[in-house]
Amino acid sequence: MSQRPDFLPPSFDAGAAADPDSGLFGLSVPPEAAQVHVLGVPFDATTSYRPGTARGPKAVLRASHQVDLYDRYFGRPYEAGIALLPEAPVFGELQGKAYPRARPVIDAGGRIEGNAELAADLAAVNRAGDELNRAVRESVESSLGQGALPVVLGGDHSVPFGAMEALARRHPGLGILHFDAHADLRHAYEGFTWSHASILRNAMDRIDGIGRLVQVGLRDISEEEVEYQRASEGRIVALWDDEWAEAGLEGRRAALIRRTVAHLPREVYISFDVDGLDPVLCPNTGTPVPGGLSWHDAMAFLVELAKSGRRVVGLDLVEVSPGEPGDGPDGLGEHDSWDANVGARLLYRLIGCALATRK
Ligand SMILES: [Mn+2]
Repeated sequence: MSQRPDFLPPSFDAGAAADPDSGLFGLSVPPEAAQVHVLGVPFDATTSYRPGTARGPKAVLRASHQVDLYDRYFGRPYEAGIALLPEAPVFGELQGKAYPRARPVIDAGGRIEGNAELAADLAAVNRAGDELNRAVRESVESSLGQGALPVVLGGDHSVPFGAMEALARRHPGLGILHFDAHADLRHAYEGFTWSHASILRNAMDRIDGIGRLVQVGLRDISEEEVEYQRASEGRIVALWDDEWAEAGLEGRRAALIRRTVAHLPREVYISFDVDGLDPVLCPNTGTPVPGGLSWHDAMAFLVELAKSGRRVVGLDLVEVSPGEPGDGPDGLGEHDSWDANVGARLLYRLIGCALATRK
C-alpha cells in the first residue's frame, strides 16, 4: 500500500461503498488539496436532437459512487485527489436564459431571415455562449494557476471551448485528441455560433495555439466538414469508424492506434464526446449514431496515449445524458442510468490516463 494522502480520513477504505453524500468518486477532497479539478457545466442550450445532457454532471456524480477506486489500468488515481468544484450558479442561469430561446430557432431550422423575434432569440443564445465560454475559461485558468489538472464535465459539446482556449494559451502547439461520432466542424450549426456541432471548428478557427486535431470514431459528417478537414492540409487527422471496423476484421487495430496517437504533439487535450462510443454504452446521449468504439477500444487508445510519453494537460467528457427526467433529486431517476454509470467509469479512466502521463 502507498501512503494515505492527507485529505483522506484515517477511516477511508478505497474498497468500501461510498457514502451517498460524499463527493465525486466517494471522495470528499477540498479543491485546494486536489490535483484534479472537475468543473461540472450543466448546459445544453443548443442541443438539436434530444436534451438531457445538462443533467449529466449530477448524474455522473451520483453514479461515481459505484466506481471502484483501484484501477488495473492506471493504479490509484484517487490518491491524487479528485474534486468536483462547487457548482457555479452562472451555468444554471445561462442554461435557464438560453435554453428556451434556442427552441424556436431550432424549430425553424436556423432559418431566421426576416424574422426579428427569431433573430433576437439567436443573438441571446450566442451571447449566453460567449458568457459561458468566459466562465469556463476563467475557472480553468484558476485551476491551472493552482497546478491542478482541469477536467470539464458537460453538458453538451459546446461547453469546453473556454478550457481549450486556456490550455492552448499555456501550451502553444497543443494537440486535441477528439473522440466523437461527429466531426463537430460545422460552421455555426442552425445559426448558433457556439453550437455543440461547431466546437472543433470554433477551436480550430478561433484559437491560435492549437497545433493539430486528431479525430477518432467519426461516422456522421457533412460534406462541408470533409472539405474543411481536407483544406487543413494535415492539421486535422481523422480516423473514420469504418476504417476502424475494417482494421478489426483484418487484425490491424493495435498498429492503427499507434499510428493515430503518433500524429499528436507532445502536449494533448482530450475531448471525449461519449457518442464516439457504441450507443449501447450511451443510449440517451444527445445524438446517437450506430457503430462506434467499444469500451475496450477506447481504453486501448488511452493506454497507448499514456505509453507514448505524451502529456495530457486537460480534458473534457461531454454529452452524457441520464435520459428522461425522473422524480428523484436533481431531476434524476430513482436509480442511476446506464449512461451515467458508463460516464462515471469513463471519467475515472480519463483522469487516470491523464495523471499517468503527468508523473
Ligand atoms: Mn461532439
